[in-house]
Amino acid sequence: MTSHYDHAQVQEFWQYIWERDDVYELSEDAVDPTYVLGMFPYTSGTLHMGHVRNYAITDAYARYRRMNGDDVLHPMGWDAFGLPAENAAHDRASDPESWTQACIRRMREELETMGFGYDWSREITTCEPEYYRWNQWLFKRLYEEGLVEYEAASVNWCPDCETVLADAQVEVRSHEASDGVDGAGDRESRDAQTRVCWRCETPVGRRELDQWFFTITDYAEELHDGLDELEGWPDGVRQIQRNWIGRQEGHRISFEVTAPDGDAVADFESVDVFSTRPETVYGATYLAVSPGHELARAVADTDETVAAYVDDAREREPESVGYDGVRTDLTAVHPLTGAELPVYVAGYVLKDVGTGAVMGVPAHNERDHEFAREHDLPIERVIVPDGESVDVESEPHLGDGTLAGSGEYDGLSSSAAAERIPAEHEAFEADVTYRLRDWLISRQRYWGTPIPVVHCEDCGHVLVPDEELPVELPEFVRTTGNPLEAQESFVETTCPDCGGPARRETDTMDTFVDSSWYFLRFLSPDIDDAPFDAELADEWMPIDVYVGGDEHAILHLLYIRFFTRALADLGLLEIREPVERLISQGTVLYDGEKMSASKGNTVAPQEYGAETTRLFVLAAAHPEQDFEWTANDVRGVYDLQQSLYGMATAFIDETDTRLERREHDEYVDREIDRTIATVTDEYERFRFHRAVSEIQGLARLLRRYRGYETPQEEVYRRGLLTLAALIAPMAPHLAEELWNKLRGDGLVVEAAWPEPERDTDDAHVARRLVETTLEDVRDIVDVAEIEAPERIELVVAEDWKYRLADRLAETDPADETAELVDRLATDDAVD
Ligand code: ANZ
Ligand code: ZN
Repeated sequence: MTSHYDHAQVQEFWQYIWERDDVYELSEDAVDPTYVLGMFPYTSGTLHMGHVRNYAITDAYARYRRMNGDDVLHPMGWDAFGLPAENAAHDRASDPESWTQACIRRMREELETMGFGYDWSREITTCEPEYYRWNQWLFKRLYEEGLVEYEAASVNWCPDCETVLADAQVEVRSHEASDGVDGAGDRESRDAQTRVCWRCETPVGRRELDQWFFTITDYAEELHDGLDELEGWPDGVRQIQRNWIGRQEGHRISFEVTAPDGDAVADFESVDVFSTRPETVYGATYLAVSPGHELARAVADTDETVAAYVDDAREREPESVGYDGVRTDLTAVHPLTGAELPVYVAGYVLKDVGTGAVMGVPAHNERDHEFAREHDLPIERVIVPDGESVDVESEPHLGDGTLAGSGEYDGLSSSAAAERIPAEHEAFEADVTYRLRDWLISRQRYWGTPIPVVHCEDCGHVLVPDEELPVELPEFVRTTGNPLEAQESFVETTCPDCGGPARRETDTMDTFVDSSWYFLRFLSPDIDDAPFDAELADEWMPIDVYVGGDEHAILHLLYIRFFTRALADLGLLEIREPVERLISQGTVLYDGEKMSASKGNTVAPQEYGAETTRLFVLAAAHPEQDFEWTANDVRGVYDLQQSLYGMATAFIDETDTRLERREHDEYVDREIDRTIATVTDEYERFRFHRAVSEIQGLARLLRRYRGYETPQEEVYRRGLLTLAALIAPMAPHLAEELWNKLRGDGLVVEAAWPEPERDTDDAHVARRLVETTLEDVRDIVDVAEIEAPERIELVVAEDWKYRLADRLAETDPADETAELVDRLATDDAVD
């Protein structure tokens, strides 16, 4: 009786109409549009379920806002630079550019098949010179602002390929520990592991190279404190960012250092250590600085043992650094006792944490304890635990207690001492440090934005003038190392300052730079005298809703916050935070595992029809929840689509309707209103799964309404149109089809969001529904001309069964109502 819903044909038709009418293009006179954005995809070649979920969420919300009368900015683009393109090019005898463009074509087609409503006139692609020239321009502005540094940093190095390797290109081989492994594994009994080059299997070493950094640490405090104000962000993401930034309160403590002859060492009269436990200061038995500390370098100038250790430590993999170290011939003077302490250079002291130097308190710190045991240093207990005692020779006491061996502070609690000691001694200065490191943006790779610098023998490094931007990538050549380095025509240039011979920088930028400001380019993708239109940015930013996977909770979301603040300080932006509401979408699981192409368990979105897939990922769970993909549940939303289509078709072709109104029509009408109010509420809260079940509920009610007697024409039509409108943001093709059948003109994607015709104030509705249900049921039953009155009872009862449980749990319905509903509900509903 109902005609079959041919989704492929319906989708194709409406996609054609939308495109013909440019319905998703932001109008030219838009004022402060609602900016809805999904994290743009990396051009890997195909959409996966994570993308589908991400973009189904943004699309549903964008459409919902559009139907509410907002101008909506909902753009899409491509995160197109990066190593995978380069690798694919090597494997497939292609070049990164062609490979990437082919991926973009395929992925754009897939997005179009899904019917996502993007303003494609704003499409951006980060590997195109029109885009990356602004990466270079922004690099220069950050440089001028003092936010760029050029410094030696340690990188993975393959001696055979003579190239730098990204961490992802280093493979770890585990094997039985054997004597044969050269030099390694002498310290610990753990499985011997070798890190080898992904391509030639040669063991990977480390090298120090000069690299470019963005000094994001200048913003550590702001980025940390700003999180408190991001009320539209999930707490989980904010906490992850807090931990990553790693704010630590503590003290700098100054120790005088002297050489054996009693003189100062180079320029060092004192060394500051950073400690979070000032109350343990009397337990300090040595001082240690990291191999990268300037004091270590100064000592290395005259001390060969130290020099050898420093060189060796810097080439080691971070994870292989144990508790080795060398003693210098310097002495540190304890600021409180005057005791003379040995000074070590030790690999476990990290260069970039705190001040890069520590006071060693072996009795109360695990790492210091290990180090002291390794080097036979005294372990002095200065905090006595209040409970059972600990032998600090065998393990450190990390907790609180009472001070001992601490002069005038003996007997104080550790917490009181932590206040008093720093307050009473000048050597202490309250300080805050952050674990956050500067952002290393250099990549020794081809497929990225060339860093706009030339190196001149006379002038040092010189920025490429703005007029000469973009520095374009030369053609790709196949080599083992960095293809940019291999091309003399690219490398050899002249110095913009002195005109002398110079070499172009061959590092390219980390692709996270591309994605750190792309949301601004969408505002004015075509302007060619600035990265973005500042006036529009002031009016349109921040992004109202940003949706993406939680794998970006740290880096990407931190980088966009950093860029936004830096641009604000450059005077290019007014806002300081880029995103108002963040949705961190959960994972789609399949057999309990993350659905991904690499695991081979991706269910191609097309398998069920594009719209079924997008509706399902919305219906399955709250956007921030993980959920399991099951064929059965997909079937559920497929059935809903078929049923709505069937009802609309039958309404046109075969359903008898009557014109006059009867009393129970009022009940259905009111349910329509209630559904509108509830679904609206759910969209506002991004609870699409709840919206779907409300829509399902109304569809059920209308089916019964039609099934049991002749429905009233106007009420029934309104019910069906309402369903079409309410589902339109999530299943727009189906909705257009329904809308078209029921109304014959106009597009539902451009229709106004439905509004209740009656007051649906929640408490009021709830009370009234309880009061009137019984009356309704009686009225309906009493209506003589109804052929099967008991069936009408079922309509109401079935509907009330879940409604009572679900929505009115706290309202105590009259006993009589409950009883009746109970009695009616025990019969099987006829559906
Ligand atoms: C003395 C002390 C005594 C410390 C004590 C702790 C316990 P956590 O412990 O992770 O919160 N530290 C400071 N700078 C360092 C560096 N560059 N490399 C390695 N370790 C460093 O971190 C704070 C502690 O880490 C600091 O407090 C310092 O050791 C160590 F009973 O100072 B403490
Ligand atoms: Zn020069």
